[in-house]
Amino acid sequence: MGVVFCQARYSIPEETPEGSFVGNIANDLGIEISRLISGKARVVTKGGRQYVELGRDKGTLVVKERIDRDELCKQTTPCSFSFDLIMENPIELHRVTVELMSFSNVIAENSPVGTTVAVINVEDADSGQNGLVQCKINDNLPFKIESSLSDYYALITDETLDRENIAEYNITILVSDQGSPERHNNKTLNVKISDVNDNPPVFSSEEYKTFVIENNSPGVAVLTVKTSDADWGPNARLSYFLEDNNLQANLVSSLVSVNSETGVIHAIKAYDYEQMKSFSFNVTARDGGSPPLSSEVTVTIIVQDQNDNAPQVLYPVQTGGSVVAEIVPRSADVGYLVTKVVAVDVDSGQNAWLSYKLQKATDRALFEVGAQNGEIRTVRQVTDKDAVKQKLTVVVEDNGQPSRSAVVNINVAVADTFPEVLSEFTDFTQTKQYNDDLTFYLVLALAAVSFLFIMTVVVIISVKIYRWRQSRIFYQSNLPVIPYYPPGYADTGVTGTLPHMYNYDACMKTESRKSDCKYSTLGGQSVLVMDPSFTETMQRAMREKAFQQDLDSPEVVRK
Ligand SMILES: [Ca+2]
Ligand SMILES: [Ca+2]
Ligand SMILES: [Ca+2]
Ligand SMILES: [Ca+2]
Repeated sequence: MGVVFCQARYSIPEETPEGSFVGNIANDLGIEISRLISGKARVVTKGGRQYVELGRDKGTLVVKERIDRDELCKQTTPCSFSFDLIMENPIELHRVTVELMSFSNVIAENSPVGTTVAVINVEDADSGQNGLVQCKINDNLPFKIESSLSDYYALITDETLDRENIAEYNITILVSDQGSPERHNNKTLNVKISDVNDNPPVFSSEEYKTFVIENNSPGVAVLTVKTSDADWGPNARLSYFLEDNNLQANLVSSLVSVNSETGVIHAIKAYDYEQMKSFSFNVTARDGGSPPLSSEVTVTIIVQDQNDNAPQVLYPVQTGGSVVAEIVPRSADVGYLVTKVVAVDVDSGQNAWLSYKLQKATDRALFEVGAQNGEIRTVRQVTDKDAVKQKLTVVVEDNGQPSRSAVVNINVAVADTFPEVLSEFTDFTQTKQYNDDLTFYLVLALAAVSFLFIMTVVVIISVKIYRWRQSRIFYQSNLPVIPYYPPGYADTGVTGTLPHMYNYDACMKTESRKSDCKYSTLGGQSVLVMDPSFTETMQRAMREKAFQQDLDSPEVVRK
């Protein structure tokens, strides 16, 4: 009984599904199919599971059940399992080893050049020239195969990868020996490139511009910013944000909002062209990568004018009560400029393009209005028959769609004299009455003020004259000065001048109280004396004067 020992070795990728082809054992070991059948060839696995089964009629080995690498090898690399192919009559025993090619078929796109993608075990049971194995992969791939250890080849990256360009590769590994005839085998590996967040969001336009007609309804969608992100999954999932800052005293967030998911920009409120003609703001798009990448774009919203303002008449001023009238002399020639209607419109363009029309007139044949300039001129010569009082109604209209207008009433007085005008315009009479009253009160107030002023001047002059005369009395009189002491005044012997001066001052200050003051002529000099001691003081003065005279004349004999 001869026992033949042969060895065969196969490599299969991990996670090979049930029924996958492992190898053609009949070919590889040179066994006839009939021998496999007659020898009742079978696969015998010691211990563990039988992962592979033999197809006797074809001489092939296929995966019988899913091979769980973790269960089989844990973390051991390389991972393989063996079984025996046994035949009877005569007994033959062939050892077959199956290597699980250990590789992750996913590689990140930012992996550096030289990163190992897979390690492949290639063995040939033959020895010598027949056992020398060559390993190749298909051309034009960013990978290469390198021999690392004997029987092991490493598939490594040869160029930088870009998932956004090519997301997966099917790499065919061609194994051949140098025997004659040459035997070869090939395996195709599927390598997937995993995404890295290496692309920022890209807006479809460098900047966005949109037009919104003023008085828009709040909440209306005005624009959508479109972006793309070449990455995949969360790295390409975009959110939009508004960059908030102050815009002409408005916060951007008070004017617009952006839908964070869709990039639709909504107006928050109704815009007013007259307040803000355009505004710009930034929108940021950010992807969901880690770390995230973002891009920014400027959005400009141009508010368009709507004819929402009627013209405003600046002249003639339209006031409630009083009426202003333009006066046209009867001698006025044809084309005489009566007045000019001045109006403005805060809108723009056609919406502010004003035209003037004479709507009503006392005498339509007498006046015309310049359609563009609002000038009111006489059309014909004024005659004596023309009424003094002429009323014109002028319509100022803008050119918007629909147009808006304002009406202005103009009074025209065809007269040469003012009284003529007054007699016609009753409104004017009322105004004059009012003006007359006002004038009367003004004159009255002026007269009162003047009178008070003159009185003040008179009083000041009187005081000055009085003081001057007083000083003349005191300093030029030959008579002794007789001070007046009020009743109860006690001269305590103070001989200073102050108490005496005080008395004179007090006397002068009470000058207006004429009943208290009296002038008396003593010896041709005026002396001021005061009641109630007037009599007493006079008597004393007289006595002292007499006494003085006595002293002056030696002939007088003292009584
Ligand atoms: Ca991205
Ligand atoms: Ca990417
Ligand atoms: Ca407007
Ligand atoms: Ca307008």
